Parts: sequence; structure tokens; C-alpha cells
Amino acid sequence: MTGATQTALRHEFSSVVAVLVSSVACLLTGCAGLEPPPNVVVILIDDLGWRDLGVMGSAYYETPNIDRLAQQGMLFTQAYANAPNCAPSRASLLSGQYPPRHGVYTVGSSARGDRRDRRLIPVENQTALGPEVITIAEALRAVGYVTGYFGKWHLGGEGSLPVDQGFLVNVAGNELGSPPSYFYPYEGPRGQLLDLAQGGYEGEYLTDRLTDEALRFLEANSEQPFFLFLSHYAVHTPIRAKQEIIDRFRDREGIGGHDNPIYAAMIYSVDESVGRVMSKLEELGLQDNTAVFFFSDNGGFGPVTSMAPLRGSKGMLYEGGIREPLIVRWPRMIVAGATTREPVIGTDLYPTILEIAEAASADGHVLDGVSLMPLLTGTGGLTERSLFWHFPAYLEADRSVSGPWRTTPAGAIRRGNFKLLQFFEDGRLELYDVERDPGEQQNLAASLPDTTEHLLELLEQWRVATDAPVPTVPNPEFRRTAGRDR
Ligand SMILES: [Ca+2]
Repeated sequence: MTGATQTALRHEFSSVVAVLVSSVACLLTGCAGLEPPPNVVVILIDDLGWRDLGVMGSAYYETPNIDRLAQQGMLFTQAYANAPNCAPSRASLLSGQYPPRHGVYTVGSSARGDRRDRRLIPVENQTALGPEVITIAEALRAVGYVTGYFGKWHLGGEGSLPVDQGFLVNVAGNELGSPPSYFYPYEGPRGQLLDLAQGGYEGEYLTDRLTDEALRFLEANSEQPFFLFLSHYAVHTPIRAKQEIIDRFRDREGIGGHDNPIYAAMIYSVDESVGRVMSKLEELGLQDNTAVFFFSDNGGFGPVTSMAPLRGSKGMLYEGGIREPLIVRWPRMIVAGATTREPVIGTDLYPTILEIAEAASADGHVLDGVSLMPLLTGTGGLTERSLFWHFPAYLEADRSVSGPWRTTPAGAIRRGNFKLLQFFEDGRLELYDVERDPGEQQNLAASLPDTTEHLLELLEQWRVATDAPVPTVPNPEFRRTAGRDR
């Protein structure tokens, strides 16, 4: 017997022993150690409002598949986006970091609206997520996951695309924040979704097509751990949907501020997408070993939907601009039908997914969120903490707002039942008990000075710790006029 043969035999013997040991462990523990790593699916909707689902209380929109997802998993009723609009919220979701760390504070320019209405020079904005940022996809790649991105990216073009940030596959993700068209061939004055320019048919709808592409990814990768990020362009403007579904809502009476049949049809198509993803997982036998996250990037668009009783809409740090439906389904670990009121935030997804995949955070990569596994598994709560927002930018009004702004530069903190907003133009403070007063109607800043001061101190400390720039330089072009003074 040669030395090499002896070594080979020794190896064989030790693998036999390993199998025996794990088989005994299997008998004792129910084979947990032998199950393949769980798959992770994130379904991110664009601009879906807090109440835009049946399970969140809409009596107009129809979302049977998403409602079922909630019944089979855990529903978070106080989940927050990291920002009130698309790009920064997405940058935080993918990086696990608050905006001051990655520099994406808003969409496009921070100096939006009429320059004469801006009292301050806003902080410069970064429109792409820097390639040095280690995304959740890169962290999962490091432990062998196949990663696929489908749909809206909005975090930069060439050099900053999903394929530059850990995704092996990218379909239709680019610098665009909304689709040039919702119908094949997805072409309009602002460009085209080139990845989808082939292989479609007349009348094909973008939400359906992205789902087709995502299902193909699931089929192709069902034998190995995968991370699917399905990022629908829906339900962002342009408000366009399939006629046969619009007709379903056409004669239905609106209720609770929900009354737009085209928007309802967009949501309905998103719901069908969720249903098809779940059916495919079941068909592949992966429904129990896949953790599915359903979330949105910011509050609903004021002119088309209502977040009432919450105040505000997309583009504001009031609850209507940042509170989101969040559902997590993972039968292996999560008790079906659970609901939690615990305040959580987009940056919590990164560490939660790391824990699910038994992956580690890269050295030196700061994570601002916490893993939600104790909540999901019912094994405990989260340690008391504060949630923070930093929006040093201007956003012009939409049709749902009077005056020039949805927001002027502002920051916010949520701790316990309280939320403090600070507006940088004049230092104005607003304190709300969002448990008792989710509509943020009663400003308690003057009546609860100790709480106000405490939260302001925590907010300022956080800005120092994250090196968050606050706009302070007056805008020389500012003109106080009757029409514009607010
Ligand atoms: Ca958005």
C-alpha cells in the first residue's frame, strides 16, 4: 500500500465517520445539520404605501397572495424605510448602512424645486452606490450563494450596476428610477429597458415580464442556495396597468382614500407576481427552506394613494413617507400568522439575511441594523434602540401638497413611542407619540421638553458618530415672497 493510498483510505474512513456522526445527530436533532442552506428571496415594491394591501387595511386594493404571505409568516406593522424616497432607501437596504455612510441622500439633485424657495444650500448628493460598499449580495456570494437581480436598481449605471455589487445576474436594473414604459418593448422618451427589448410580445406588462425572468432564475438555480432580489418598478409612476385588470376596479366605489382603478390594477399585478413566485417555490419543493421578504422602499405617492391615518406621503419624514408593510415568511423558523408592532427599519434586513444564510459581515463593514431573528423565531425581543433618518435635501411639492415643498432638509429619530423631527432651515422641532398619535397631529415638543431634549441629543450624537453633514449655509438666492414664504 502506497502512502497516497493510505492517505486516501484515511480520508474515506474519516468521511464515513463524519456521515455516521451526523446521522446520529440527525436522529437526535431532526436532521437540522443536514438541510441545505436556506434560500433568500427579497421582493421589493416601489412606492407601495403603508395601507396599500388588504392585510394592511385597504378595502379597495386586492392582494390575496400577499395577504396569504402574511398569514403564513410574520407581519411587521411598524416597519420603516431608511428614507422617504427611492435611491437612499435602496442604498441602505443593500449596504445595511444609514445614508451618511454611503452618501446617497435623495434621488438626483438635493437642490430640487424653485431655488428662490430654498433657505439653505443643501448637502451634495451621491446618485450611485459606491463600488467599495460591500452589499448583502457580495456577503452572500462569499458563502456560495447564486445571486440574481431583477428590476429597478436606481443606484447608478455603468460601473455601479447590480453586477458590480455582487449580483451574478442582472435583468433590467440600471440608473433609471422609473420605467420608460410599462409595456413591451419598454421604450419611451427617457430610454429603454434594453435587457427586456427581446423575447416579449405586444401588450406584455413589465411586472409580468420581470416575474417570468425571476421564475426562470429560480428554475435554473433550484439545486443550490440562491438569493433572488425581485425589485418591481411597480407601483411607481407612470401609473399604467393592464386594461382587463383596470376594468375589474373601474366601477368599484373608492374607500379610505383608495379609489384609483389604474393604481389598484398595478398593485393587483404585483400581487399576482408574488403568487407566482410562491407557486414556483412550491413546485420546486423549496417553499419551506426559502425565507421570503416582502417590503417597499418608501411611502405611497400622495397624488394616487392614501396612507391615512398616517400623515404625509412619499418624500416626507412623517410616517406616511417612511412607514412600510414588511412581511417575512420562512416556515422552517417563523410561526405562521404572527404580527409584531416592534419598530424595525430597512437596514435590519442585511444582518437578518446574514444570520439566515449563516454568513458573516465583511471585516470593517459597519452594519447599522440588527438581526430580526429573535422576533421572527419568537425567541425574544430586540434591545432598546433608536432609529434615525437624515434627509439634508429639498423635495418639491407634488399635487397632494400645498406650498412649494414635500420636505425641506430634515432629520428624525424614533425611540420607544416617540418620534422627533428636526427641520434644519429654522431648527423647528416636532415631537409625536406615534403609538397614540400615528397621524402626528399633536406636536408635544413644548409640553414634553425633557423627552424632546433627550431625543435631540441622541440625534445629534448619532450625526457626529456617522459624520452626517447638516446644511447650514444660507442660500443667497433665497427670496422671501408672499407666495413662497412658508
Ligand atoms: Ca420609491
